[in-house]
Amino acid sequence: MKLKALELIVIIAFVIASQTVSSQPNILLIISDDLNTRIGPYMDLDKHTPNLDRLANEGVQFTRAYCQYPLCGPSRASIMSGLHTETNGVAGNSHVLGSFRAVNPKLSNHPSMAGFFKEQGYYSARVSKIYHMGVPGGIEQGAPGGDDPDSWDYTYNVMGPETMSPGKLELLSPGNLHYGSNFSKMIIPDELEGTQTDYITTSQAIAILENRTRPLAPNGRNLTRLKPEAPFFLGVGLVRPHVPLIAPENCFIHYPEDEMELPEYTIGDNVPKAALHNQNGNRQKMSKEQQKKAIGAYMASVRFMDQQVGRLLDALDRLEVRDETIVIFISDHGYNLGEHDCWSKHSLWEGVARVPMIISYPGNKSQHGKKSETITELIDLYPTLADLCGLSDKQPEILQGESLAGIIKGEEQKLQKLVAYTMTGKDAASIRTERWRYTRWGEDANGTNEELYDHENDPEEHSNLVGRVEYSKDLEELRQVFENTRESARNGLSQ
Ligand SMILES: [Ca+2]
Repeated sequence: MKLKALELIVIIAFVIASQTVSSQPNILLIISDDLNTRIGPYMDLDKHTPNLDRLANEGVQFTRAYCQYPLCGPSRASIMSGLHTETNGVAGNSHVLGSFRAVNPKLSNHPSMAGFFKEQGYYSARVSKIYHMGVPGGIEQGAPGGDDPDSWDYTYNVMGPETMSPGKLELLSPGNLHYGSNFSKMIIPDELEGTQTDYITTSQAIAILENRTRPLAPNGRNLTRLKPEAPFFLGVGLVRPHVPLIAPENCFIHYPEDEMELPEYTIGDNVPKAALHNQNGNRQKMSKEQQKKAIGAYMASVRFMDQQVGRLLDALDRLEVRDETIVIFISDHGYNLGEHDCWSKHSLWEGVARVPMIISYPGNKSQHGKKSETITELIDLYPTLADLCGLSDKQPEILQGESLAGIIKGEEQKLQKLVAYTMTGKDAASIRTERWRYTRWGEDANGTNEELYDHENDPEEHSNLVGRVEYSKDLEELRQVFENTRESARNGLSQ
């Protein structure tokens, strides 16, 4: 009799728990790799990314969102931990399984964003690159990279052909022969798009959506489904436009190389050398013609990636779960394509620190299509999603980001923070305020390792104002803001 009562309690608890969970939205997190903000919804030009434009019209687009570290591994560890790099400890492209939880013993029990939702009863799945994976090498091996297995109920590592794709790989950067960082392009026949990593990733993600959203059959057909009624947290990692720049012909035809324009730049004498380490002549050594080809191939890769976003959105519509699913689209960091004569990532320029971020929350249609210029960071995602799913009171206290749910719901919300913080290397970092970018290459300021840009008058960061008397008061203030921000980024575990 006692046993029966206990069973009843367990059953009631299970029913209550599953009702609570089932009232929570699904989460589809799409992370593109090395995508800057030259894309459709952010550019004056449109028609490059119709599917991202469509998503932007179904959500809120954050136009001043910044990464914590402009490199795949550290950025992704900060997104998933909800902690700054200096606090989570992943400052390189580590392939250590367990990510930040393995690297930093103090965080061994800190759930990742996906792990948190898993703990809260969600079914959590990853397809391809969410934590760090080497592109193209890790993808060619089908390896898990620096994944955190405890984040997920299910994982799928795509083995894609990448540099061995069916086409002719053209090296564009004679100064760099490393295929994870050089510029190379390949046009593949349209009918072979299904061979490509992002296509396979998307197909597998759609298969998971099919599996997780079909109603349970009364005859017990789906009894094999793990957490049968749970909402899902599905992370989908698209690897383009990370190099090598491979895309089908239908994507390339829009970008004839002779029509590509190289950005104009001026570089002042007072720009620290460290800021310019990615200048073309230092590494890639591309001719102007090769640079134009690289931009065209990058855009073609963006277009191919965008097509995959469209397939995911179509699947949500077809399965009639779009209104129950939060869709987030981000990139792990930005990218230079010739601005400041610099190429690729690993810098602290605006174009490298800034990322696209679209959050489509089905409960706020009145806000759909709106843009927010609030300064935000990728570490804000974790508390934002916890908040949107009614789980704020359960999230770890140490999270360093701030919920953006109020903005997404159209409430009057001013964030407490006014600054985005991005670091790179051992001790270089940059802050972005509403008006300024202040960057320091080293621990202490010495006037020669600093940059100050006024985004109100110089959005392309052409003129470093450090040393100009009329800005000395602003510089002093920003130095102080920088030091306070860095202190708090570094000491996330000691508060
Ligand atoms: Ca990346």
